[in-house]
Amino acid sequence: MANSRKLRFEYVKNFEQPDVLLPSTWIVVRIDGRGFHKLSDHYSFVKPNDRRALDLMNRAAVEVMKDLPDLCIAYGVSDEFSFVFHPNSQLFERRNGKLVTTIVSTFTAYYIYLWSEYFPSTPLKPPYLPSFDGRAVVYPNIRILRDYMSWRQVDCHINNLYNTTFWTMVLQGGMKNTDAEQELKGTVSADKNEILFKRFGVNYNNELEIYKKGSVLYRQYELEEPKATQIDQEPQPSVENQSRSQQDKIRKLRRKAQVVVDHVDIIKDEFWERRPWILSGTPGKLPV
Ligand code: DGT
Ligand code: MG
Ligand code: MG
Repeated sequence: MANSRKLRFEYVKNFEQPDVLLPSTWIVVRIDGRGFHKLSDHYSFVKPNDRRALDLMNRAAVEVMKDLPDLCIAYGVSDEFSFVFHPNSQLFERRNGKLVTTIVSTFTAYYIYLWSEYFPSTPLKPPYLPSFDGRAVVYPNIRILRDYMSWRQVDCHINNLYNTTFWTMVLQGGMKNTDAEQELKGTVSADKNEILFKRFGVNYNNELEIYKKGSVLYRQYELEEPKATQIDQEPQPSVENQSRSQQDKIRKLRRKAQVVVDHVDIIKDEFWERRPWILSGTPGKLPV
């Protein structure tokens, strides 16, 4: 009886659509804070950069990296974070929905759990509760993955230079928001650097690296001497050729490594050449 009922209803399973991401590609899951313009105002985030807010984002992202050893690198700026899975990753059979929702909910859970450490005097209160959206995009090779990462870091630079100049004009220069905005329209980087330096004695180069470069998270092994650029050296062997026990061993080695938060250039080759394990997927030497 129960069994025939089960059969009668079970057809609904056929409505579920497969959402497996392409094999052997880099999977980037980017999450972004929902309505953080309002949320940052409500909890009085410092303008243009709130160190506590960025540190909290980074802490939550470190916990996500520790939770998911298949992640090889993550990059964060403002209210967003990009998490990168190696092409060899078979986590959740590479199902889009499982990957994105797991990252979004793990990140959000830690963000809320750790909030009071970073904002002890402004407790979270509805309706201003932090939430994040997320999406997965796959990239076919290292060159395009690196272009994606470079795109995010260039975006960080452009936005930070603009925001630093704008808020210096408003907060130090006493200008109205609309006037500062008007004056900055059509300016290039050099103009903004000059406004900061000539009018306010601010040298943009001396701003904190975390603001200028964003945050790069990866597993730390011993740095290596730069070798030839790996841009077209795709990782080998693919996971189809790796046994279960090999994969488990690699996962264990990844868990042993410390996840570090760095604020460095990821556009040039040097970062990648000195940390070949990020793109190769093969763990390096643990520092002694
Ligand atoms: P969305 O993502 O479409 O739901 O909308 P928003 O409001 O989250 O917009 P988005 O993601 O384009 O921009 C991020 C906002 O978060 C931006 O309005 C400034 C704010 N925000 C992020 N980090 C900081 C910070 O450190 N200090 C301050 N004051 N605001 C920040
Ligand atoms: Mg947002
Ligand atoms: Mg954003």
